[in-house]
This record gives sequence, structure tokens and C-alpha cells, in this order.
Amino acid sequence: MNTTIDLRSDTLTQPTQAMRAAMMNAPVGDDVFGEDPTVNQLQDTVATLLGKEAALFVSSGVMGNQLAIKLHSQPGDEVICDADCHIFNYESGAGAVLSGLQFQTISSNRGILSASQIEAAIRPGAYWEPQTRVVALENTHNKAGGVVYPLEKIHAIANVVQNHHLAFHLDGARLWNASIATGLPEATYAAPFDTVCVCLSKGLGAPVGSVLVGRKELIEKARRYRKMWGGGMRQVGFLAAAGLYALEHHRERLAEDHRLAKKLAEGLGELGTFDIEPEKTETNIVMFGTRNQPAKEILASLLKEGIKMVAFGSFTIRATTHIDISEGQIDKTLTIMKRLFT
Ligand code: TLP
Repeated sequence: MNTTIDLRSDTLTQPTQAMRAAMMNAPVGDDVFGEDPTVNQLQDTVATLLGKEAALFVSSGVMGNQLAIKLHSQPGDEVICDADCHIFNYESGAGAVLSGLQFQTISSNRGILSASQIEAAIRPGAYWEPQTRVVALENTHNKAGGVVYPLEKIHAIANVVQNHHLAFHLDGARLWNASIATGLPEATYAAPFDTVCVCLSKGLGAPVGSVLVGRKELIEKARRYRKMWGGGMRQVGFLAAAGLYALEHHRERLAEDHRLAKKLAEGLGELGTFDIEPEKTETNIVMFGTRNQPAKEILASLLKEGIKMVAFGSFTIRATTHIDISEGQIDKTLTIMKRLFT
């Protein structure tokens, strides 16, 4: 039996037996012809959940985000985003390569930008400047430690975006977590945005897939680029079925991931060895500072005990709870960390 406690990411989950059965039994068709009934059902379900006209199933969060910023821009345009966001830091420079974009990054307070910061970053429009075209936010914010974007901040930013006729994109890889944490529906968060990308392969526990939502004409355009980028898949309903199953059965249980993340954060706080503010753990991501000890040394000691976490900087470690992490494993992690690090 595998006794590893793998807290590196909520992307590491194994499909449950019930999810595997749903995948095996899915009716499928050729999705390039638009004839996969399970994909169509998933797209309709997610569009409805997020209150948008249309949706497109894509292979990954990266593909969804990159399609979105492509739709909204021309080469040479600029995207405004926070300096720690996924689109800028962890998508292999795709915005520059696939869309010829440049990014203006802004230092944020734990991933959250203010409307005035964004207003100040928008280019006045001289011909020698890049044109500001897109503002992109991330909810929940990964690198900041699963921070939920406050709705009033989103609305204030949306106002600025509208006044300047910009496009507004949300990387909602973990929007499900934000909604469970606050009780606000996903559609409420999604409403001010032109496009939103949500992931099925993070906390929801599906093996593959993300969904891009927006107005019908935008999603039709995204379908063309998805094909151009080699992302047109055929009988892909097997994967969409996992997403549908996850939406039905794994959304509510995210509250349990949040509870365990909080327990882990509080336990780490009690050790007194790390920089962590447990009250700021809102969802399923625990980010802590390692003070003077390099993160890689701590990770190596943990690995010897069968515990996996991941570095998010030389002195920062991330631990993520998910469907394959039990309360017993969190307790064991804390016991071992107390022994190793106090
Ligand atoms: N995040 C991964 C790593 O890439 C860091 C993780 O382990 O958390 N947006 C956000 C906010 C994400 O956290 C991720 C994945 C993505 C987009 C990309 O999703 P995929 O991996 O499906 O392309």
C-alpha cells in the first residue's frame, strides 16, 4: 500500500471507482463535429453554473487561460495582472509565444489588486505604447495561498475595466473553492468577467480538463483557436464524464479540504518554526515561510518520512489538501513535523 502523504498539489488526485465507472459508461461521439453528447452536456452544465452563454471543454487550465487572452487581444497588446499570477508565472511564456502579448505585472497584497492600482497601470493610448487590452485576475489565488478574491474588489475593478473598454478574464482554476468558502455562487463571481476558465482537475478530482466560458461569439472563436493549437479532441466524452461526475459529487466536499487545510495551518503555526498566519488560510492551500532554512532541505527531510510538499520559492513551501488526503494524514504530518522541526 502506498503510504505517501502527497500534499504537493490538488492536481494529484486519483479518480474514484465511481468516477471511473462514469467514464467507462459515457456515451461519446466525435467532438470536432460537435457530436459528443457527454462533452455537450458538460459544456451546457458549466455554462449554466457560471451564468454564461457558452462553454468549451479544453485540455487544461493553461489552454483555457491562453485561449481567453488570445481572444481578447492582438499581438503587441498588453495584459495587466498581478505579479504572482499563474498566467504570468507558470504557463511557460505562452502569452508571448502564442499571442505575441506582453504583461504588465503589479505587486499585489496576497494576490488581490485594487481598482486604483489597475487604473494607474492602464496605458493612456499613445501610439508608441503597447495597448492595454486585458485585465486578468485569479480566484482563488494560488501563490498567495488559496486567497479568495473579495467580491467588492472584483466589482470595483470591473468598473475600471468597463470604463476603459478592456476585456476582463478570470483564471478560476479553483473558483469552486472560493464559492464553497464564501457561499457565493460561482455565477456571482463570474458575472463581471467576459471569460472565465475553471478547472475540473484540481480540487474537484477529475483526471483531466478545464472549461472556458463566455459569450457565444467568443467561445466560437475559442473553438477555432483550440483546433489551431491542436486541442480539438475526438471521443473525449470519456474525460468530460469525469468532469460531470466531479461537479455533481465533489463540489460540496471541498469544505472538508478547507477544514483540513486550516487544521494543518493551525498545527504548523503552533510549532513556532515557520512563518504562517493560520487565520489567513481560507481554502485548500497552505503556504508557509521557512525562515532561514532553505525550503529544499525541509522538503528533503519530509520526503524521508513519506510526506511530499512543494517549494514555491527558496524559502516558501506549499501544502495542498484534496480528496485523497484524510484527517489522519494531516494529524500524522503534524506529528512528524513537530518531531523534525521543533
Ligand atoms: N497549478 C498547478 C501548478 O501549475 C502551479 C498547481 O499545482 O497548483 N491556474 C491556476 C491558478 C493554477 O493553479 C493552475 C495549475 C493552472 C491555472 C493551470 O492548470 P493546468 O495544470 O490544468 O494547465
